[in-house]
Amino acid sequence: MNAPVEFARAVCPHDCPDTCAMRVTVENGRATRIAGDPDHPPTQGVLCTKVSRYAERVHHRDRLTVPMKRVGHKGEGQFEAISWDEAYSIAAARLSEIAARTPEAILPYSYAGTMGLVQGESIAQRFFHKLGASRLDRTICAAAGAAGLRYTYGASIGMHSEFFSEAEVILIWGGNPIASNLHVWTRMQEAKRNGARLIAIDPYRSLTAEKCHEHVALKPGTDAALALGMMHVLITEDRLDHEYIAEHTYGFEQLKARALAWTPTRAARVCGIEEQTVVDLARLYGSTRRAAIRANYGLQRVRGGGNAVRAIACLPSLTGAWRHRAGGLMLSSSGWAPVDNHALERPDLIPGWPSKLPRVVNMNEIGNALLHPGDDEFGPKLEAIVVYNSNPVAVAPDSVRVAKGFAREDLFTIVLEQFQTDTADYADLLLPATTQLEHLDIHKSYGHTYVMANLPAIPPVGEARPNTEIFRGIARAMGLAEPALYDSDEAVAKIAYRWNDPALKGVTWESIKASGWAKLALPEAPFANGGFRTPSGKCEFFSDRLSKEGLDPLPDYLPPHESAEGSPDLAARYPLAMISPPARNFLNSTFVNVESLRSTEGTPHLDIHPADAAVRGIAEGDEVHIFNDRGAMRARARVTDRAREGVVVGLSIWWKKLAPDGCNANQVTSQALTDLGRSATFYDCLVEVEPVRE
Ligand SMILES: Nc1nc2c(c(=O)[nH]1)N[C@H]1C(S)=C(S)[C@@H](COP(=O)(O)OP(=O)(O)OC[C@H]3O[C@@H](n4cnc5c(=O)[nH]c(N)nc54)[C@H](O)[C@@H]3O)O[C@H]1N2
Ligand SMILES: Nc1nc2c(c(=O)[nH]1)N[C@H]1C(S)=C(S)[C@@H](COP(=O)(O)OP(=O)(O)OC[C@H]3O[C@@H](n4cnc5c(=O)[nH]c(N)nc54)[C@H](O)[C@@H]3O)O[C@H]1N2
Ligand code: SF4
Ligand SMILES: [Mo]
Repeated sequence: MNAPVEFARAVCPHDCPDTCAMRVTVENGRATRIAGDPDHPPTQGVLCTKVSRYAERVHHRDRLTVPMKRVGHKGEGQFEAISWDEAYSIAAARLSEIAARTPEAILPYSYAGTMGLVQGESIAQRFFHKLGASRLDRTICAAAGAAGLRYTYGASIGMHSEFFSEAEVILIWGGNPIASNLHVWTRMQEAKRNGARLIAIDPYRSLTAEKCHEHVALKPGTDAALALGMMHVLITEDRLDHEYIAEHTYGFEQLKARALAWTPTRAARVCGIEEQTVVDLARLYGSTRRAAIRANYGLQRVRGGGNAVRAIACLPSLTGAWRHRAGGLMLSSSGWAPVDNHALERPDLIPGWPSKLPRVVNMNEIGNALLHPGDDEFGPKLEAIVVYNSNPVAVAPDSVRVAKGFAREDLFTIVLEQFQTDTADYADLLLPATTQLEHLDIHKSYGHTYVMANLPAIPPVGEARPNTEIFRGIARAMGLAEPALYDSDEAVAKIAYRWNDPALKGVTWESIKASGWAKLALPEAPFANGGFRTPSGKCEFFSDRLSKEGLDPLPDYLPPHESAEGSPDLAARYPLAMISPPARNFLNSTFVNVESLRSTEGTPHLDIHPADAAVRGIAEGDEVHIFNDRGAMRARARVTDRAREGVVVGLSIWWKKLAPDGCNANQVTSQALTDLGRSATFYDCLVEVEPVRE
């Protein structure tokens, strides 16, 4: 007898700019096949390797299926099954006791395990707001660039990714789209076939860089210097669109003075590249109308990340590249979608709203925060942490301190998870969460401009529950009366957008529920006639807002915290700059436990340049010890000029417990923050490397 087969629509929930539309084949309540939706223009019927295997993840034998409480020591990962009622009452008893006394001692910790607006920060935030818990600054990824764009364009908006296919020159700046933005890489390939020139700007010859016509291998954290050097050439050779500058930009004379200090010689010296490279790049860029920049996150994870984005974001406004829809810059499209964050998260539920708000803890400093004894400046010691949509023990910087913090026996830790991750091992209560195929959600994208609906395709696996339902359950057990805590998932989806925004003309929750998605109505060339969202309405080369905050109003180069320029003594001891960008077959730390994907990545590697390897006596395949004052890890050396001299590369983010030494790259990364946005500095990290001699 044939099993009944159904097809369901879903949205890829993962932290990836492509936000694909998926079609799920369901047989007897199980997802058996996941495919890209051919009708969704950004997806074009194709999913990446990771998510093509999604059924393997959803029905993995290691899925958490029942609530559990800890029986062993923190971090041992020993649990016993309990009922949901018992789980809720344990959570409620402890959280109620702390909230009644010191609400700020409770901290939520979450990021983008799902990008869904419902299973993300809706009921969860309402719950923590109602308690008056500490607020989390969610800055682990995009905050430096978002701030850079906010000060320059007014929001995280830019050119549309589909028009990369029409560009004549494409600068792939600090990104690796083959791994992390596959569907835009397809557009770039189209452009390439039509004769476009592709240039990668990246310290590493990534999978993408090796397929470009040119690769500019600058030192990590020097991108602002390159952009300023390019501006110098654009200005001195008068490759400027004077009309565009006059009408649509603010502060050109000041920017000009700044850029004139950045001769190509100076820029090239800082970047560790040839002077001619700076000149040629500027000439090519300045003489092409349809010049498109895909700026990405790789360049922001250093001290000067915000300024670097600002400097790069000035380029298309100098040359007038914005006049064409295939010109300009795309970093993130997330600002286009009219999300109603207030309605979703209800900050007005905070007891002291709006004048007296609880303290903010920066998620990048979670290691220090968990170990802080509490004082007047920091506020009360943290007593409870509730983790959802994130795996901080693997992904947060300075992991030795993070793990030490989570190991505190007096810390009450709840983890909502699909799998027993490195973080889950430290839980007091480990609560099984549904996956995207099992719950309802609504999405925007940070890579395209469609709004999308995700409907459950299968029933929950085991006793798993959606995040929203888990927070409703804890709230009920705590006896919280606030009605907003009990809105259904669909009720939340319905208020997620400001549906009367002109970009959503004719679109409703019901309509995307039926069709799967809708494209936002937006101009094709967003800044062809200005229209920046800054206070002046112009592209702000000079920012009065930055000036008022006591910061440099013009973009500049700031040496990395950890570099020969920024910290010479440290650089003498730890001369190699380590970067740890995403591996193609993982998505942050998600998928590391899917055997087929992990076996494709093999084992943790460290790419090291032949010259750096030779002086250290490191040969291909050697096991190496990577260390600095914060920690150490091991990896297999790959001696290769993919890594530029002075830079080592360890593709990430491994689950610690699935690595042979129980460690990952975050043993060595630091909690220091960026210039703008208080973001993480994962790629601002000096180390030394030695062969392991047994
Ligand atoms: N397969 C896969 N896809 C992913 C992810 C994943 O883990 N795996 N993660 C997702 C997430 S959360 C994000 S934020 C994005 C990130 O994706 P991207 O924005 O592409 O950023 P990264 O992968 O961090 O870095 C991209 C490139 O920047 C280079 N780079 C490092 N430091 C510098 C620098 O100082 N300057 C310049 N110019 N380049 C530098 C790296 O060598 C790398 O090749 O990808 C998303 N997509
Ligand atoms: N060394 C180094 N560290 C990095 C980076 C790097 O490049 N190098 N990149 C940084 C960046 S850009 C980012 S964005 C962060 C990412 O950090 P995180 O956002 O923590 O991302 P993941 O590691 O993918 O962990 C997400 C977790 O959420 C869980 N999850 C997924 N969906 C749900 C759900 O519906 N409910 C619940 N309860 N759980 C769910 C998944 O199982 C997974 O374990 O890492 C950062 N860390
Ligand atoms: S991870 Fe990215 S490319 Fe892969 S299916 Fe999801 S949205 Fe698409
Ligand atoms: Mo990210």
